[in-house]
Amino acid sequence: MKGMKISPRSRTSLFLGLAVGMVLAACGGGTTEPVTVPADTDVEVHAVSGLRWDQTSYTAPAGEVNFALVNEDTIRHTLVVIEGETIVSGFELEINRKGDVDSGSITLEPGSYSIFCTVPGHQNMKADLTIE
Ligand SMILES: [Cu+2]
Repeated sequence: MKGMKISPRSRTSLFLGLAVGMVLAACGGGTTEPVTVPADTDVEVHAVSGLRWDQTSYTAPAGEVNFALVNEDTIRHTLVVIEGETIVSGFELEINRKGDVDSGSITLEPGSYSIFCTVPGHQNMKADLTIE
């Protein structure tokens, strides 16, 4: 394993490479308009291409939970909250085209939930939602 030792010089260039990568990632998206969500958002969910959410799980504190739904995809999506097998009534967000943002709040007790897109064929758009 002697040969695996990282010299100070290569460590510095590794760090610089990471720093540059982070700056590029922060500026990523090129000409895409920046999407703004309400400042008090607790759960920010992005619909991305490939009929997916941007994360497989989300977490928020119990009480009135403020959701923001951002469309990075080009087609319509919705977001509902599922408890057990049942959609929690009275709450649905909808985004129709790229750049759309919808937001709303729902009061949730601590527990395990899911978020889901109700558009036919989008049953893959499911993620865990943990309310603490
Ligand atoms: Cu969808």
